[in-house]
Parts: sequence; C-alpha cells; structure tokens
Amino acid sequence: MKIVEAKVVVTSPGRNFVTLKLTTDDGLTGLGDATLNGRELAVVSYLEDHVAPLLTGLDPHRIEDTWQYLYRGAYWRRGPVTMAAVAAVDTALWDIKAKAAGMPLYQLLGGASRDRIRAYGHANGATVPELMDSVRARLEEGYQAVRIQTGIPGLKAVYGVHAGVAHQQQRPLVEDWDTEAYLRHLPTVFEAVREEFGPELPLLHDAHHRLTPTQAARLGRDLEPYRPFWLEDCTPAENQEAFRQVRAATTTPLAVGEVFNSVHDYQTLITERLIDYVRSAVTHFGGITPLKKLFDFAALYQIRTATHGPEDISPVGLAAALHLDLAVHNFGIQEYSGHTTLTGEVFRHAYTFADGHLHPGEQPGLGVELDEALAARHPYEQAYLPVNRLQDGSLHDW
Ligand code: CS2
Ligand code: MG
Repeated sequence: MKIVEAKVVVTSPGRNFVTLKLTTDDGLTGLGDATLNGRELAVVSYLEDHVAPLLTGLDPHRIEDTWQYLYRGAYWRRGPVTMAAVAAVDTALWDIKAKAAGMPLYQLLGGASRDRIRAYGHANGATVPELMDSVRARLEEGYQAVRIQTGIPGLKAVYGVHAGVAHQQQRPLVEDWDTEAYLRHLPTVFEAVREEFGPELPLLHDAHHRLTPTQAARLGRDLEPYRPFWLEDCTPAENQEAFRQVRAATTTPLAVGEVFNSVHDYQTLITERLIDYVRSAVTHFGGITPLKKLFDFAALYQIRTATHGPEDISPVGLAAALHLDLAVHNFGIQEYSGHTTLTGEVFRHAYTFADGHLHPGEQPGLGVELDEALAARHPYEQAYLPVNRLQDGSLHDW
C-alpha cells in the first residue's frame, strides 16, 4: 500500500479548521486535525510546502517510522506548528491502518478499558447568576462535570466568558485583567456554586496561565474548602520547577498541558508528580503515537489523562482523543464543549454524547468523514485569539 495523495483542507464552518487528508493507492483515506487556533495558515504551509511532498510513495502502515522521519528529519524539533503538522500525518495514518484492519481505532490501541468516556462541559457567566444558569444548562444537557468561569467585578471580559475561540477579525481583541480582583472573587464564586449545586458535582476551573506560582499556591489553598476537581493552567509552565511551590502549598488537584507539544514539556512535572492530569490533545502533541506514550509515562506516576477538547479541536482531533480515552487505563476525564451544527455536517462523525459521556463509535478507523464540497463553501477567515492587558496597559497572559 502506498500514499498517493496528501491534501490540506481549510474550512471555516463557524471557526477555522485545518484538516489533512491522505489517500492510498487502494483508495483508503485517512484524516488528521492540524488546527492551531489563531495561527492556522502556518501549519497549512508547513504541511503543503514541506511535508506533503515527502508523503507520496510512503507505506502508510509505517506509522512509527514516519513519525520519527517527520520529527527527527526536520532537524528543527518541537513547537506548536511542527507538532500540529506531524499530528495530522500521524492521525491520518492511524485512521488508514484501522480502516485497513476493518476496526475502530481503539481496537488497535489495546481495545476498550471502559464502556464510556466521562466528559466535562463549559459553564460560563459574566455574573454569578448567569453562571448558575449556565451550570443548569450543562446539567440539563447531561453533563456530570462542569468547568466554571465567570466575569470579575470591574473587568470588561474574562477568559471563558467570551466564546474562547479565535474571533473572526483582523487583529486580536484586547481584554483586561486584574489578578488581585480575580483572586478575591473566585472563592466567592465556588462558594455560591457549591451552595446552589451541592458538594458532589465535579467543578473544574481554568486559570489560563495568568498567575504567578505564589498566587497559584494561594488560590489552590483558598479553593480547598470547595474541593475543586482541578485547577487548570494555574501558572505558566515553561518553568516546570515553579509547580513545586504550588504543589507544596495545596492539595487542590492540578491540570496542565494543553499548550505543550512534547513529553519534554512535562518531564519534571510528571517525574516529581507536580500535577494530577495531563491535558495535551492529539492535535497539538504530534499525534496519537506520542500521546499514547505520554499517557503510559504519566500512568507510572498515577497521573491521569484529561485531553483538551474545546471547539477549536476539530471533530477529527476529538475523535482521535476518544479512541485513546476508551483504550488507556489511566483515563481521567475528557473536555467536550461540542461544535456548531454546521461543523457536524462538514465533519460527519460516529462519536456520540449522551448522559454526560462520550463514545467514539464502532466505525472502522477514526469514524469521521469530511464533506469536502460543504467544507469548500466555508473558506478560511482571518482570526486571532484575544490578548490580555493589565490595568497599567502591560501585556499579560490571556
Ligand atoms: C481552554 C481552551 O478549553 C480550555 O481549557 O484553555 O479553550 C483555550 O482557550 C483554547 O483552546 C485556545 O485556542
Ligand atoms: Mg485550558
């Protein structure tokens, strides 16, 4: 079997997605998600100009070797653009291999370790009453775990209260931020939600890289009475050692990794057990091949998986995550904010969401088909993620 075509499909059914489609000489096709929110066209060029010419003629069954060829052969290693491109190739090859075997992909990853995949949804509100309504809406949709994000008195916008996806515009939206106001406000939000919904509902929160380790340690401790399921991205993790201070200060579980693209980004965090959940998505971590290795490495330290799954991970990337979620032993929870109806029409998929749980389905391969004609009717639109500025105008992590 040989790859005869490598095609990049860019579409924007409500937000931009980049998809790689590989076709073999016996007509099998495979899909891979290469969406890098706000920098999509960089990955398109990496794939079209540098990778696609190398793929034609390759044996699609040589997944590990192709991954090593694209990772080591580029010389310039790691990084979000490179690893999103490599991820798309890797995922498409797994899709092809599972289709050739006539099996859903999870069967090639060790088979099912569970019957269904617990999901968490996003509950957002500019005010606490609005947040309560959003939590109720997620519970009515069947979610059994929710991430809670709210506006902060005095601030115009806060992470998560906006769509959180790249906005279709020519320049990044500028949002405002005040860490002290946030640190004062968030414990009162958790208290109100616990008061309203009780002690059992798993509540997650994403600090979105905005705190110093000292502030993160303080927040982790202040939230302990409300028993959060986790505090995510509590402080920028380029300096992995910074988490030692947070870990020493609080028993609040910590989740990190959606912006990581290599196991080396995690090495200290995992080997010193400074975190409880790894958050990387197939799309940003170089594919199914390296993510399965990361999950198995994390399992040695009793760290669980919690794959990143917002709307800017396409249904192709989400499906790949679900096959891994079903198979690995140390599954934790799957983020699932869903997609627009139109996105579901462009990317017809076998995965299902019911009663707060997901399942990848039993179709051979990933279980996703791309409607290229419909995709072509929704071309790329310039879009950026917002940026954050403090009250004095200095640039802060968004
Ligand atoms: C967020 C993401 O879902 C999350 O945990 O951190 O929605 C993130 O803001 C986006 O993926 C950025 O593109
Ligand atoms: Mg996050």
